[in-house]
Amino acid sequence: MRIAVLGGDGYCGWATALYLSNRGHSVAIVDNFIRRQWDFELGVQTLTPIRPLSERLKIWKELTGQHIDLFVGDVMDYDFLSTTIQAIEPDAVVHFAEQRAAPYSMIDRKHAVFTQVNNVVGTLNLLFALREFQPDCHLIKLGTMGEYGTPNIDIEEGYITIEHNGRTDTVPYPKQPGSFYHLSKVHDSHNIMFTCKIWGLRATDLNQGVVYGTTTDEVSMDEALINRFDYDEVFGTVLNRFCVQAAIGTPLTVYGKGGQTRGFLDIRDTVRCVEIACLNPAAKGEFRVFNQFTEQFSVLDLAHMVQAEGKKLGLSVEVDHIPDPRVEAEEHYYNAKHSKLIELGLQPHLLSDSLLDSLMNIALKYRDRIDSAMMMPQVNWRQARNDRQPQVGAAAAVSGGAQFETVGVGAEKGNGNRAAKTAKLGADHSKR
Ligand code: NAD
Ligand code: USQ
Repeated sequence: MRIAVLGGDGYCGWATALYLSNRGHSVAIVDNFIRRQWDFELGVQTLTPIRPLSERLKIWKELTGQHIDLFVGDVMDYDFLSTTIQAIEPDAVVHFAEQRAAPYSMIDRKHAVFTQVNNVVGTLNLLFALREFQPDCHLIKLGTMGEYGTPNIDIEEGYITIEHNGRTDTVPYPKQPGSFYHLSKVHDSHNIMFTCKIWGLRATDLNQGVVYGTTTDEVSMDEALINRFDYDEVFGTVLNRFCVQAAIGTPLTVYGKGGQTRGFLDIRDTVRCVEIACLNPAAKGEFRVFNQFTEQFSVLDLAHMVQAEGKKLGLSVEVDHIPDPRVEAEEHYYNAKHSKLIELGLQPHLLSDSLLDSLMNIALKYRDRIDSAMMMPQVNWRQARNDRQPQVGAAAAVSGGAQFETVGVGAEKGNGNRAAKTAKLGADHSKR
């Protein structure tokens, strides 16, 4: 299949692009590298030393003989995106290209606005580009389990059948997201569902849980292909953070009581789930939702697992409960369905001791790169403005967001020349 991976320089996107390429699909990556700028803005870096994308792609070609096309540009820029879609002519588009950190979206007004504009406008542009130029293409969109929040009833996969005043209907499952980022995903889901209905597009919304790990078979082929591994308080996800904290002997930062329960999955399952979705496309006009996670754990469960694993490795791991910087239920009911991907053939990698062991070993291997100042949370949901001291590059990344505040159309005009140039670069590249 011809598959476009939007956001292919990021954590999930890079692993997915290599996996799909290795499975014989023709893959093209689309990315504007803004994720790397956010690291500069926040003064953080991935635990693992990732290489520039062009270098990674060159090495991938040398190792496997597989060429992955690269289109550099912003999905908020319609000229660029629509030209790119016409050049790739994809059978499937996997859309990872969004701002994905809940804490980043809660820093202040600018970051909230940037997150929602980047995510919602990017997805809307993609829907229009598919409608105009590739209407049969299957859109595989990364959503999040956090769209549902933590209701006191079982969470279904996308839809719920309700009986009300003697009548019955199947409707989208209620959404109660917990950050401006998670809200952006809800807005995306509504827009995608609407365009499947009015234009007959086909789409799968993958409501993914929290991803952990960094290693896949492809990424392990060479140190130069190494994937990112974020552990800072803004982009680091909970299990990756706990493993890094254990490696350097700082206490694990459990927020509040630690009863917050979420769905989790290994990055090796992320890539497989995406392939399963590609190989089993939604029908024309269908908006399909899969809950993409394999196990659910509370934050405190994870802390205790890391503590036990650390002990085996000779590490003494303390668990701290610190005031929760987020507004979320610290203890709650959680039972989310997740059978559709299993029915289509997913064989989960479960969080066994051996995986935790390998995660902790990655943290130990790169411990010299760990900055212990990145552990304590600085973004508080209760405040409208959080003083995260911007570092080098802040102006570039945040003002990029600010210029889109007045709505994407103006921004598209402003970027017209640059857009045309980047699109051409992408199109030329694809002919190689
Ligand atoms: P990431 O930040 O590592 O990667 C996102 C990539 O998209 C980056 O390379 C970035 O440069 C690119 N990008 C962002 N905005 C762009 C734009 N406007 N134009 C072009 N490129 C753009 O994130 P990730 O962890 O790989 O997550 C990928 C997707 O999966 C996100 O949509 C996220 O919401 C979803 N997701 C992630 C997790 C997780 O635990 N990492 C869990 C559930 C869902
Ligand atoms: N948490 C701690 N201590 C920490 C870090 C986090 O207790 O040091 C807690 C948080 O308060 C939260 C839970 O762990 O209750 C998960 O937080 P997280 O930062 O690991 O994940 P989250 O903010 O939910 O976001 C991540 C990804 C996001 C994706 C989401 C899936 O960054 O892109 O959408 O996981 S889900 O959680 O299912 O919505």
